[in-house]
Amino acid sequence: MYDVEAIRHDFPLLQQNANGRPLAYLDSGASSQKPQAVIEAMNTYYREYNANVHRGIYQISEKASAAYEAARKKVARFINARSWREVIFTRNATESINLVAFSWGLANLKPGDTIITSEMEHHANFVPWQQLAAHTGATVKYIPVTEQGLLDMAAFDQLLDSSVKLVAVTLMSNVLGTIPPAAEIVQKAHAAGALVLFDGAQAVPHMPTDVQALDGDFLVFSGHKMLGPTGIGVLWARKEILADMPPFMTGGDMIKTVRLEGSTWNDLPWKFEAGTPAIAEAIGLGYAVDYLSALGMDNVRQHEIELVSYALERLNQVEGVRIYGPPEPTIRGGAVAFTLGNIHAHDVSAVLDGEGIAVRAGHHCAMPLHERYGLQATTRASFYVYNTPAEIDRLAVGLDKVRELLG
Ligand code: C6P
Repeated sequence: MYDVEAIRHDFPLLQQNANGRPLAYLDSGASSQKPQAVIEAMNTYYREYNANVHRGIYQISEKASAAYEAARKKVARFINARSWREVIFTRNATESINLVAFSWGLANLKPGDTIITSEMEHHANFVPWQQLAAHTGATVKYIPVTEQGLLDMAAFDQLLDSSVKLVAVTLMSNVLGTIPPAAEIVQKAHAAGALVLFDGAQAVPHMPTDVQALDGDFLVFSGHKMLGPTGIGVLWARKEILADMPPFMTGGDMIKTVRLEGSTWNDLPWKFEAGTPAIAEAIGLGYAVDYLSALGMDNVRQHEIELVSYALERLNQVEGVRIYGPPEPTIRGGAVAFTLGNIHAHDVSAVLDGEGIAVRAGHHCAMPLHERYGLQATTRASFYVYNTPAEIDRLAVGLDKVRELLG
């Protein structure tokens, strides 16, 4: 049984009050809270075996190296990678996308080539491709979003031709919650000869992920949105592709030999991990993965479907609320963005804060998507493993109060 009250006890931060009320943390889409096990694992590293990895021939360094590499293996199992060598630690999803853009992209794209992304992407899945296009003479094209918040797959078909080298799309929108049809995207992109990059920053924390079943070529995500610490992210890619890619950043740890005449690169995955890595953070992410695995990702997803179903029902009862994204909870994740009449999202958020409710207000790093709907900003509630229907009730009551005060 999924016992949300027991889960809440594992999160020290959720025990506190905000503005005299129990904190209702509805901003996990921005960053999740951390369970005690993750905090403790990082503390233990610093207290008991803090040392650099892959360098020291002494006990605590060897212990640190083993813990760092064990974390990688946990992540590999969590996403069902064929090999732990396909899991590269980065700082976050953003850095993972930049790694692909400036390693794979600079080596493989030329004028006349096309990169396809979509209108619903986070800026992290826009700007690196625009920069790559500026460097290479390639063109970026965008799959439009329908009024209902879905990818326009007929338009995608029209965009696909032999010039397309990469299709980079989200597995779950951070604004609309939309879960695009990944299998169809892969099948069509591969048939056109293009590789596929999935932005899993929102999806990987919230639903089971199997990179072999997905059959894409790159997957990126961040530790801090999946109960782990900030400063650690992941790039997964097929071994064959990684083997052919040049390094992104260079320096210590990513080399095999360095001579005055030139250098050679380390084996995968270390070829892409220049300098001292985020050791405590990787270890923390490993414990976050353990925590999520113990909950069961099917249960995590089911809990979220229940919360989103309730949120859609409850928020739709609030006069003046307009929710963006698909109405079916089975094809959306835990982000629910909405407007409340003409009241600015920052004002909505400020009044809710007074009630102890934390939501995000603004464009959520998705300006083109907001422009698509003629909006400058929305308010976004986003849910995770520890949220409850009672918090959604508080949100709805809080929105009534916003209307009374500012409507
Ligand atoms: N979205 C949000 O509040 P980083 O910042 O690298 O950890 O994650 C970037 C990113 C990429 N893709 C998607 C779909 C995302 O949602 C995010 C981060 C947060 O929506 C912070 S802007």
